[in-house]
Amino acid sequence: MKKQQVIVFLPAFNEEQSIGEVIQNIPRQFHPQVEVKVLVIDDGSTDHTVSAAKSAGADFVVSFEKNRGLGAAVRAGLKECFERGADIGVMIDADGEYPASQIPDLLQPIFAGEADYTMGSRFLGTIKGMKLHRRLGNYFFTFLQCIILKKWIFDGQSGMRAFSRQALKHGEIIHDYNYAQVLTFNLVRQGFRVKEIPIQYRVRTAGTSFITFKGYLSSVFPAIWKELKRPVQTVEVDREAHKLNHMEIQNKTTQKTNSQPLHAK
Ligand SMILES: Nc1nc2c(ncn2[C@@H]2O[C@H](COP(=O)(O)OP(=O)(O)O)[C@@H](O)[C@H]2O)c(=O)[nH]1
Ligand SMILES: [Mg+2]
Repeated sequence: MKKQQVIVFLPAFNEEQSIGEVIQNIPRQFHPQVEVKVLVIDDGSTDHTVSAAKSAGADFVVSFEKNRGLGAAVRAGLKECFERGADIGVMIDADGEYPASQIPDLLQPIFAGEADYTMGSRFLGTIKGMKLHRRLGNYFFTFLQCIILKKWIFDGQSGMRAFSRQALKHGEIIHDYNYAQVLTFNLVRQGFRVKEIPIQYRVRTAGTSFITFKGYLSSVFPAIWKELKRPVQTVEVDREAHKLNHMEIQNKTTQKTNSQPLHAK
């Protein structure tokens, strides 16, 4: 049986202090039929993000000449994963807020044939250090997504997600500033199955968030509107595409942080 290739990509803008540790924490060997590669989408960083990523073991780096925005970087990440032949793409922020060790948990529903698109949920898991205004903002935007999707979700702004090959191919991000809500709407409207996985989150201790209240509101609302107004075609989803029979996770660190059993049927 041919191995499935998972490409984990990190959108990064000036994250020299944290990107190395995130890359080192990405489990590379957790299933005999799965091979993991790491890709960095460097969005015009002016610090040592690229060299830090390479010395931590990044397999590929794609650099933009100038800073284009997180939405543009994630769009490039999806495309690069697809073009490099990934069976599954994973994105994780480069700032150390999300647990790279839980990537196998995030993949489990895709390997089990239960989902095509998974999101690590901070609100289903644990959160350390999130300020009240950020918490309220997350509740608000998540609730908005619940109403639009007519589906209960818990964390619509997660920086840790996984995509089946079909989702990599068909997912479209309508604006360069961000991707969080519009990508979910886009994929769900095309018929992809979304599932959330509880994760352990801690707010960054190095660097600063690029999110500003004004920037977020003025970019995100028009983009959501535009995304919902444009027509999309339903994709015939191959529900069995990534099914692995024995999901025996071999990475011990992963097992420690697991909040769910990792055995598929
Ligand atoms: N591509 C790109 N990524 C960015 C930019 N600003 C931040 N990032 C990356 O996007 C991720 C999330 O950014 P962050 O500022 O932590 O957002 P927050 O977690 O929502 O506060 C991190 O990996 C950052 O390196 C940017 O202008 N362009
Ligand atoms: Mg962050």
